[in-house]
Amino acid sequence: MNIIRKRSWEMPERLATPEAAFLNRRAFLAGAAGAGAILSGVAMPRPAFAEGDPSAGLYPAARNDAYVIEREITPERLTSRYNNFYEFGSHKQIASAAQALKIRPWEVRIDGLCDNPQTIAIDDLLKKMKLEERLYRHRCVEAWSMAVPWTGFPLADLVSLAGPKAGAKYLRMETFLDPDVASGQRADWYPWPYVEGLTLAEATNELAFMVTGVYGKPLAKQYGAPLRLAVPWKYGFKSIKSIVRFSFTEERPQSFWEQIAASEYGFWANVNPQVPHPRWSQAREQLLATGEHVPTRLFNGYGEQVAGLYKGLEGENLYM
Ligand SMILES: Nc1nc2c(c(=O)[nH]1)N[C@H]1C(S)=C(S)[C@@H](COP(=O)(O)O)O[C@H]1N2
Ligand SMILES: [Mo]
Repeated sequence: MNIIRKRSWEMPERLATPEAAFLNRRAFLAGAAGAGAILSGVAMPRPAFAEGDPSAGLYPAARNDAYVIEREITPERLTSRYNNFYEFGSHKQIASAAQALKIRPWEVRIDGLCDNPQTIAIDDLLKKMKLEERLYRHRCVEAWSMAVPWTGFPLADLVSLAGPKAGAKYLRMETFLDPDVASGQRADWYPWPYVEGLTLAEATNELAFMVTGVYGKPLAKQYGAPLRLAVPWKYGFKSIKSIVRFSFTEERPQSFWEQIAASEYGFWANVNPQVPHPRWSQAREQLLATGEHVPTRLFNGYGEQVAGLYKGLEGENLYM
């Protein structure tokens, strides 16, 4: 039997699972038992991406030098084995379980208040978009962070494909729902499927990025293949994985974590070191790469691009 030892870069349990702490004791114990069962099978190396992925020829894409960072890229061997993907378990070692996800065929539905509602196969969507690589920081609400070379296309390009109508104010995004494949979705105390949302101004900001690859290859399943979001100025839970549906709405969508604990995980969730989470400080973050603790920056260092989005919204709970 293989035993996963705690690595230096892992959080103490108390920091690593705050999102689970709201759970009642029975639910929490049920989740922990499931985690043990999955953990015992994790130690074999896994393919970095699905064998025979039809999009493999699109990678690597040219790097866009407008999006580089001062931090070193976090090694793939770390980011591919430390993932938040509650569909496959409420702990970080879900990479093995996530390989059960079928990512072809994969259809994406675009609906709601838009001129061109459609259902499009992921490979047809990829053909319409120009892929590029961007180096982004990623700051989890749990106070760990990484730096990743994502490949993908601007979310703004998907928004213009859809053609939002004048009344559309928000973009709602939804993850797949398949409890047969995703054991976490059999835990019915969570409001599945995972949902996230952005204002249209946020969704069309240059930084909002649809991710289809990482480390110069198609996205491995544990990162949220075949299509996930990266909004690097917000806490990581906003960057929804394995998206199957985009809806343009007039009403603000209620996201997954907001439904569970609105006072801890709000709609805006912009990174701010001066606004603590109700149960811990956000002043610093631990780098997944080295275990080092460094100061967290306002908007995760992306204020130049995004601060303007929040003018006139000062009354909102922007940093929670
Ligand atoms: N569908 C879905 N998307 C999700 C999550 C999740 O549990 N389910 N976790 C979020 C959180 S809390 C973080 S920090 C990032 C983690 O992305 P990574 O595993 O690629 O590091 O995914 C986000 N997107
Ligand atoms: Mo997170």
